[in-house]
Amino acid sequence: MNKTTSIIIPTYNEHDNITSLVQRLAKSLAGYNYEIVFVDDNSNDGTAELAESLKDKHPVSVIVRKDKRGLASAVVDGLSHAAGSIVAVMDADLQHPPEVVPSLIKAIEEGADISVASRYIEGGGCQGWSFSRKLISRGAIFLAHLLLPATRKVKDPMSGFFIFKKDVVANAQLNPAGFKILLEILMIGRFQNVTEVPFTFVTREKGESKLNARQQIDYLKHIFSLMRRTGELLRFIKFALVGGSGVFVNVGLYWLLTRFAGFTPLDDTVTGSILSGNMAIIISIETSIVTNFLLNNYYTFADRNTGGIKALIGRLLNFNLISLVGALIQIGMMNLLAVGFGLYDLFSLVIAIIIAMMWNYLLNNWWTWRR
Ligand SMILES: Nc1nc2c(ncn2[C@@H]2O[C@H](COP(=O)(O)OP(=O)(O)OP(=O)(O)O)[C@@H](O)[C@H]2O)c(=O)[nH]1
Ligand SMILES: [Mg+2]
Repeated sequence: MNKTTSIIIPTYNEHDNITSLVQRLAKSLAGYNYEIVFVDDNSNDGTAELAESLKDKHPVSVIVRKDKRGLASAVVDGLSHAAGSIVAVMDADLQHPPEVVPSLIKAIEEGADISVASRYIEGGGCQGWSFSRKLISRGAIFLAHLLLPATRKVKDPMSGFFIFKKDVVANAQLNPAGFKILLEILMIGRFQNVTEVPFTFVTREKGESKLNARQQIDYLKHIFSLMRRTGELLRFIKFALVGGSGVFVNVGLYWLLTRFAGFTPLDDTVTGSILSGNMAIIISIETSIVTNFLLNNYYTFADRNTGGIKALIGRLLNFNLISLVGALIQIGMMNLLAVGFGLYDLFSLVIAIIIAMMWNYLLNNWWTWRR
């Protein structure tokens, strides 16, 4: 292996970990070309000074930033100093075992553009996590998979331990305020193949965790920012507009059928049959489902309109099924709010419509126009 791998390691008060980290990396990577780039946010426990002193024996460089700007921005800064064409990112606290790095490099040699050290594939895991921490981690991943479809290729898109070819981010504007840098890379990097290598996230032996509740809020903000920057938010707005157009189709067609095409208006069963009025409403509902489907297929999800006529019909059937369940959700919610909680009926209806639309959007995004 003669390509250089730059290992970027953000540090904040990790004095008691970095000697062992550098030694274990040296042992695991004997025979490899690599460099370690520490990006320290002005730790007050002497981390940077200790890292400097390791330069004598090891391929280490140290970037010290005087103001603490956070984890993701440390990685972005490290990237601009990285000499290698391959870049790995890991934590300094030994929760990411250095012995896993060779298998990450191997994945790149075998053709991956990005390889993620993963807790959530066969052979991976988390040591000593409480039930609530597991739940939060799973929930965060679920949210990313749901709202940021490009992350679905990876079982552990929240991992802070990964490797990639530097080309992947050559033209990407990585947002340094972003919290989980792998999410940024998966969403706006350019790549073909991404693989995962299992590892066990071990418990921290020394130093303190910097994880706090604010980071969970930051995470939500980050997801929203990625949705905005990658067009996923625009997609949702398009979907909502299409849904609005469906209301016009639905009402308009019912009006045409009952006023001009001989169907009986539902409030006039004296001169006609109730069946006729209901036929008119069923026809207009189904027509609006079909027009919504076509608009979504060629507008909202135009980038995922793949396959021939068979695929199109399959999607239409999915869309119908989801709309049907969506309608039941809307009716159920409306009853719950208006009858159960005694809320004003039009208000209940609007809330019920919003909830049903979310359902429709998420399910169609996930299933009908899956990528
Ligand atoms: N440069 C820099 N590094 C940071 C900052 N915050 C955390 N780090 C480093 O980022 C890595 C991960 O931070 P941790 O606090 O261990 O977070 P975690 O591993 O997600 O959480 P725990 O499992 O609780 O340890 C460690 O190497 C930290 O030293 C920061 O603001 N700036
Ligand atoms: Mg940690």
